[in-house]
Amino acid sequence: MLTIYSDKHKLRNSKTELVGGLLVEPFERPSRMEHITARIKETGLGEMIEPRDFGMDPILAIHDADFVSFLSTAWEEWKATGAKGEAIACTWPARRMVQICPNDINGKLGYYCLATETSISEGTWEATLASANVALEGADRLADEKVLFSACRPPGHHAAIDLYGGYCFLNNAGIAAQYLLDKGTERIAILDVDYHHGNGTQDIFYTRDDVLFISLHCDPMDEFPNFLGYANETGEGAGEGYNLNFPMKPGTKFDEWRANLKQALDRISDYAPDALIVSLGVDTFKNDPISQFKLESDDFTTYGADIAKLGLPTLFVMEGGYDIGEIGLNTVNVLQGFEAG
Ligand code: SP5
Ligand code: ZN
Repeated sequence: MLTIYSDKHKLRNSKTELVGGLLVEPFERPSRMEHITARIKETGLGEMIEPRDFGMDPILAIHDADFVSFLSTAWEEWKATGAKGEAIACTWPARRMVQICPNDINGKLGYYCLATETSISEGTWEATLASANVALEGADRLADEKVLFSACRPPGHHAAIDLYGGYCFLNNAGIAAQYLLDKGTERIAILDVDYHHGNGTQDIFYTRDDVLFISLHCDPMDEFPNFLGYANETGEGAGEGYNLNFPMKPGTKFDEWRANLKQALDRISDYAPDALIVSLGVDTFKNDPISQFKLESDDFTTYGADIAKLGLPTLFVMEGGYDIGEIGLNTVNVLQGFEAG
């Protein structure tokens, strides 16, 4: 299996994440990707290639232009205030307040941020752009390959049209899906197996029937992102019936998770898409430091093979997974399971 990878992910190297009232080293850190690429080499999964630069058009096909412009200059604007730490949103256009984007960088951060754990730091934008290109290169090559792995970092599935947070800035899977549609693909399914609900991806495609979005995740009643991902969110307008959420309780084990996956795969089969994009988060692992599902390393192999049974051209796009020691094993297990399946 071909992997698309860029060294530029290392430029996303924030020093702070707000957890439990403290600023700690972020869970979403460069060593995650180093362990994934090490495992790819160790197992001989296949060649790793750099992405081309696809320019801004495919990004602006998904994201709001003012949001993209904000992301591209946020760090410089923040630094210019003389702030000593990284850029963290502190104020929001909450209920009954005015929904405008102010000039003040503090106001801009709040306007575009959905979760304050995600600091903007030097190099974040360069890494984010590279990550989108990693997804786009994978999408572009899906015409020639049956399956590819876009080793995206930073991840993307929490980023919406004009929102960042949850360690995500641009929605890599969404950008890849739209790119395929714009090249003539008629229908795409996005299957999100990250532990957290893919709120950004859902939001982007909520009113559309050319992208079927299905997410398996921890119940937002109990887990981030808390404010989207409930079972009654089924799409709107033309998109009614093309959004499907499978929230599961903290502590969920593989048997139950896999039963939900089967339902998701059956729905994808009925939809008969031209291609599948998998938002691949391995934070469902039992030892993940911020998550509460109970998958074992072998379970990742098993469900990789389950997904392969669809027989669809498939692009895996990396999302979350924070047990650094096992992230390589678990991620590559899915990919090897798919190849064997
Ligand atoms: C891409 C991805 O997986 N993003 C996840 C972002 C989650 N950030 C906030 C999680 C807060 C939940 N509390 C965890 C407590 C750990 N002790
Ligand atoms: Zn996650």
